[in-house]
Amino acid sequence: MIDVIIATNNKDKLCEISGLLKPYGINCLSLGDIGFADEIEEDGDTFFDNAYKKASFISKKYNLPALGDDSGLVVDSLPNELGVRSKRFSPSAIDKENNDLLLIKLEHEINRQAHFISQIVLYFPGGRFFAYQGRIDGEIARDFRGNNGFGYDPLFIINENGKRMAELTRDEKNMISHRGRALAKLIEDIDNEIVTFQ
Ligand code: ITT
Repeated sequence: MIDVIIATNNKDKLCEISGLLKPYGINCLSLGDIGFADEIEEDGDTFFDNAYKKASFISKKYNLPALGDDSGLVVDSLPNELGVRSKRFSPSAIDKENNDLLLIKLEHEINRQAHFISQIVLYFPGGRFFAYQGRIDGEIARDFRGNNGFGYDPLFIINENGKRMAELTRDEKNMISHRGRALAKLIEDIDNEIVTFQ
């Protein structure tokens, strides 16, 4: 098994990522496993900037490959909100309050189109890195449904199957989600030996 640090404090993200990478011989270490307890400030303007910052900072500090995921919800009718700031949409940054605020802001809105983006950066000691992005399109519901997942999943209706993201099991979500799609591109590059761990 190859050790890769997953540079996230989000346990749900960590579970989704390690569930997909474990079958490919990658042992995902959490920040807790390596004793890192601080926050990495996310001050970038793009998903890439933040994912690169998380991955490169942790890789350089611990001299191991590190994977950063910066992700978020983009809502067409709220173009300057959410996105890279999805986590801190409401003042508390708690999932339930973020979702409640989104429902209030869209109360009288007809255009409810939205998509999730996941930007992955895998960074190696020495500076080699690989970047992948995944996306899933959908719309924002008017009520909550489903108990799985995290963040905005209970409000996100997937275009392809009409289900809420929070109604999917972790494996089902990984098959279709923005994060699953970004990681599928990484896995393809591992299979084709474009990404190597030597
Ligand atoms: P790390 O930075 O420590 O990885 P985080 O939760 O702060 O964890 P981000 O900065 O990437 O992660 O913010 C992502 C936010 O976007 C997340 O907290 C959710 O609010 C939302 N989000 C991202 N992916 C999601 C998903 O798969 N389902 C639901 N909401 C998601």
